[in-house]
Amino acid sequence: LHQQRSRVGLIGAPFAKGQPRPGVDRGPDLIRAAGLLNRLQEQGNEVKDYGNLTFEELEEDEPVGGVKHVRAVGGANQRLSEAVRAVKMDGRVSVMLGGDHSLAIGSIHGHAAAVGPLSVVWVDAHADVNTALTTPTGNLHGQPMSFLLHELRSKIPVLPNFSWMTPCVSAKDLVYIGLRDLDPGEHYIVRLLGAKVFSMTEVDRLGIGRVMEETCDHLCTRKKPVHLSYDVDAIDPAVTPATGTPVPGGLTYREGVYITEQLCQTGLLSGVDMVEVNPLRGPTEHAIQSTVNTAVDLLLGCFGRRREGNHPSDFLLPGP
Ligand code: B3U
Ligand code: MN
Ligand code: MN
Repeated sequence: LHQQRSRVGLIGAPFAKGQPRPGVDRGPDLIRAAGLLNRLQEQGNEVKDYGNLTFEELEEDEPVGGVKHVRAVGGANQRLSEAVRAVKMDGRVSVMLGGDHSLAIGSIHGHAAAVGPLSVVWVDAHADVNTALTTPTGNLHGQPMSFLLHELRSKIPVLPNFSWMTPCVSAKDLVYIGLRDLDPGEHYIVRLLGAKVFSMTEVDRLGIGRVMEETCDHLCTRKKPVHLSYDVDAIDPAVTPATGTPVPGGLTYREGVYITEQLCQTGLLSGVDMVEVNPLRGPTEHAIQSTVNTAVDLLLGCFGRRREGNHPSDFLLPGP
């Protein structure tokens, strides 16, 4: 049983231009305010907060073939990639607090730049694998995986501020969990490339126990460092309502946490994203707190928290 403590490096990425709804840039500070740092430390992890990245305001960023804020998203991810790479060079597990999910481009790119080929576990209601040519919305948070996959290289048009990045993930190293809202082009791509998919149908059929058994078997066979990209909209909107594109029928809180507990146990977790927390989408203060607290609990699960309880390895029972 892995009960290792981790060195953790937190990066805040208050960025919202991968989608149209204001507020998702408040995610990093909200998640910190819920006590993430202290609670990770209480669990025995050594945590360094690298603070929030700042992003350039661009004067001119007209849509490119219907894709919105291309230059801003490209530039922000270039910065993020460098920041994640630096955290990995520092020998830490990177934790990127978003921000919208377009940030996975830089987070995964920087992670791979530092450690080499990765496995990616993408926990999301959405596959986020639209290309710039299949996107029905033009929002880049619905496209990050298309930029990252080697197999789609020839299908991605040249875009301004994206020349710094090249694909770094193979489809056989990608596992999706929680999917329930894919566009036709995305479904075609996921099937064509043969990524491992545990949609909500598989979660219903197999149960989360078998889903994670198969996921962890896959990861442990391949032995690559694991990047977990967790979109809070994977969880049911009853639990995480404060997010931009809630989809009914999601993972329960328990299933969501179980995923993190099991990934922690592989000992392979090397980078994590927690994205799409948007307080301006929560109808009530309670809805916002439920979303933020769930995001924190998912991160704690990634770094050793177990629901059965924990104790330090040097625990001494008081008494004579
Ligand atoms: N697939 C749609 C919707 C979407 C993707 N990710 C989110 N929403 N959060 C798109 O815009 O590509
Ligand atoms: Mn997403
Ligand atoms: Mn999503």
